[in-house]
Amino acid sequence: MAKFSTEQIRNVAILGHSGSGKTTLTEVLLNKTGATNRIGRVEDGSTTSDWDPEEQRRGISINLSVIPIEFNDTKLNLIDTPGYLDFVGEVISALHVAESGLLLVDAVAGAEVGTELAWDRLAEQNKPRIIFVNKMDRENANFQRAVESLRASFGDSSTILPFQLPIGEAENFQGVVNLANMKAYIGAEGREEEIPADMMADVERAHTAMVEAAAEADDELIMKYLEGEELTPAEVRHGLFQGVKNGVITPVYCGSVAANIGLERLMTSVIRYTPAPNEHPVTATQGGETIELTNDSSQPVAAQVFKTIIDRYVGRMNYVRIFSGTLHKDDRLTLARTGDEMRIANLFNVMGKELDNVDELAAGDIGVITKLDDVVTADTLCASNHIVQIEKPDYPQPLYSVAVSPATKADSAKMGQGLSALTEEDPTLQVTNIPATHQTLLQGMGEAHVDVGMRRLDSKFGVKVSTAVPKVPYQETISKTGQAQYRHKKQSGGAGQFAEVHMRVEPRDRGEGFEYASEVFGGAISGVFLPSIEKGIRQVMDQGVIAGFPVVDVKAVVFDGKEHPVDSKDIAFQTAGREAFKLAMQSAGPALLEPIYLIEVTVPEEYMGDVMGDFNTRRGRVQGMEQRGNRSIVRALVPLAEILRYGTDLRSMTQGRGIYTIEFDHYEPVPSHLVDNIVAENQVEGSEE
Ligand SMILES: Nc1nc2c(ncn2[C@@H]2O[C@H](COP(=O)(O)OP(=O)(O)OP(=O)(O)O)[C@@H](O)[C@H]2O)c(=O)[nH]1
Ligand SMILES: [Mg+2]
Repeated sequence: MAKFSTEQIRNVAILGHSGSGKTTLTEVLLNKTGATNRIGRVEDGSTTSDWDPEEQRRGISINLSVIPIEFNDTKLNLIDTPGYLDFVGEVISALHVAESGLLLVDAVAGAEVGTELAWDRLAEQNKPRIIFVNKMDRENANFQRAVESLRASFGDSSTILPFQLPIGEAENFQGVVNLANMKAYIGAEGREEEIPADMMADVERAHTAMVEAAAEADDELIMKYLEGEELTPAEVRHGLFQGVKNGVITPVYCGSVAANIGLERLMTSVIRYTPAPNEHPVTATQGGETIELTNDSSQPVAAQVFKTIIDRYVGRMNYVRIFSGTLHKDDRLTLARTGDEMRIANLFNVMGKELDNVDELAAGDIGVITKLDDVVTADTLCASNHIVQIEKPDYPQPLYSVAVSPATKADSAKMGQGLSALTEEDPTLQVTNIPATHQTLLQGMGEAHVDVGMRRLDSKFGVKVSTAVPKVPYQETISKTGQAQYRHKKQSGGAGQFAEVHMRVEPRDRGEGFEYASEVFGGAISGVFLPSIEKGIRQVMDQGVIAGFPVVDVKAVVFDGKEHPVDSKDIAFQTAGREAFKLAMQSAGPALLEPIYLIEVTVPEEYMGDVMGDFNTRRGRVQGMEQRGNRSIVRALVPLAEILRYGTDLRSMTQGRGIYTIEFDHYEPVPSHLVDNIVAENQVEGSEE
């Protein structure tokens, strides 16, 4: 690959609903620009981008993949991303290092949930975007209907603006009319021809709309336009560039990747209308100060890791984006997170899974560094005399969990390491140990995501696990004051044991925790045994009394007891303390507490009623609703026990058009009619006696 300066680079994230043709687009562009000598197919698992066996097995992208295309003296770093919602982490990482987004839309389906989510992310980051209505060759393809569906979701006719019109549709699709230069381009080779006469009226109308949008995007141009003066083609291009850069205009192109039509125009326009890295500074911190990095190759090096792969053969591969300076092989850089210095022994250009040695990469470019221990996604590598930390992307909280346990003894030795390698590769996978349920949870964005994680654990890290539905981490407490006494006596020959404890337990407010006190007087129990009693109580607090869950928010007061001059000892008072606490708890209206989560669901408004009704069946309490465009957002407090598999249910309730986030909110008592079942499912073994 040739050398490219920062101005000649375009980092473009390819986004869109699953199946809209993103991977196939990269495959055809690689071949079209001579980087490959054949066109692979997603169906055969033979594309450059979907190189992961799991992607080939499922026929969808799971990882982001960097596909550099050389075209018109420009390096187009296309970042292919997964459309499947579970793999949103990859989309977030890709967008974090791209200056703009190319949004693919299916010409038959129009705007879909994946399109809407991708648009939201681009809009949130105010990144310029271009829409490509793909699959114009398909039966029922309809460009106008697709544009209308986009306008219904994202904006009006001045924002969602066709820059091309298709010549024919479906089996008659043969080319595009480019409105900027008013020329027609026919077939895969893009043969320049006159615009078909029967299209002229539509073309004129669309061209006028384009000129108007260009004028509105620039103060000087609008003045000239309103005074009735004609704008020159260069002025129109300038106005459009401004509009796209500021996110007020989103150009809509059309074509067919399968028929290889419209792609050259698309590449030309992506290069023309999207910013180069030096036009898009990023935020970083230096010594607590917020600074901007301007992608200037002459400045000190600063690069950020946006993907990490731990490969069996190559070892650790860190995908980096250079945001400042020129990165050279053999550079000595500092890992900002730890201050450790490290040598960049190997530097590569990357294309799918292919690595190509390079000596240097300019500011704005993307590459791979191998064999850097412990460097993970979102880390910053920088010049040792210019330590900066580049802003990290926000990854969402997990939505779906499974409890994992080692399948065999051999696996138990490796499971910890394997799980942490998984989470180093994927910032949206988390591993959490839940002491309350003694489970290790593998958590991710959905069932497919966690399933891929477990398959990698086996195929890449050689660890087999068995899985279970996570237990709800209930807690136990009391609802009123109670008391009990317990005598522990073992005096049947040999070392005797004797202890008697009288204890009162009182409920405390939520979150206040445990308190231990003594009101013993007259030496009924020696001070030395009070900690023993507390030790016994704490054993119960971990194990639970009614259903095996941790006891919380209780005050235990020892107010009387008896001891024996010889047989009273630490272990005796531990036992008596433990048993007295259990009895006191049972006399104090023991209660189960369950975790309540705040859930926020976003659905197209037509599903709102179903979602609300469904919450009623899950003991949910709606907290609020709002409308955003044609989507409704509802927030509710729901017991975790009722939403362990919410993702799957929401997907079927809304045909995959609903998304949600959850976060822990608080604990509250389980309704009494449900307690017996939970206790039965989690019954505690009998007392020591
Ligand atoms: N008819 C037709 N089919 C297409 C076109 N582009 C892609 N396809 C097919 O659409 C299917 C999905 O294509 P992909 O490239 O995997 O789509 P994707 O957007 O990468 O999907 P995800 O990786 O799941 O996000 C494949 O069977 C492609 O062959 C097109 O222009 N016309
Ligand atoms: Mg794909």
